[in-house]
Amino acid sequence: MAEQTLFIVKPDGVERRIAGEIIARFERKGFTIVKLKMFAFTRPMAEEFYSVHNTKPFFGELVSFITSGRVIAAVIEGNNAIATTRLMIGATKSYEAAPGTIRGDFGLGMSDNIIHASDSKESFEKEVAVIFK
Ligand code: FUP
Repeated sequence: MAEQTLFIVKPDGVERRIAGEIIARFERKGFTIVKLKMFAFTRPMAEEFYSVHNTKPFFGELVSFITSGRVIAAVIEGNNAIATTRLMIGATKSYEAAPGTIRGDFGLGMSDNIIHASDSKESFEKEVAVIFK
């Protein structure tokens, strides 16, 4: 069933000039790019975007990392988009992410883990409203 999700190439991915390669993986997989945007998160936007984590000890680090440079956000559409995109990005800790996944192939970081992707329909709806309002 066609479904939409959102991913964000984080500041480390943009800085390292691997955004094109990352976007290409989703195109080659068969997803359609519906929306695409380069921008820099403001602190209020980042705090809203990551509000589910606002009581966690790593919240400050998360907000300061995502606001540290420009990002590229995309809404993509295709069969089973949310779960398939999560499989393609790999585990949160890049150093534990399986080879073949984006985090597994491109990084070693934790907060600097290259890419974000919505983990549920509810997250997608909230996140898309923050970014593509
Ligand atoms: P993910 O959905 O894989 O991006 O991971 P989470 O939603 O659990 O975490 C959101 C972001 O917080 C991660 F991308 C990295 C960061 N994070 C930390 O820095 N430390 C932690 O202990 C957990 C997450």
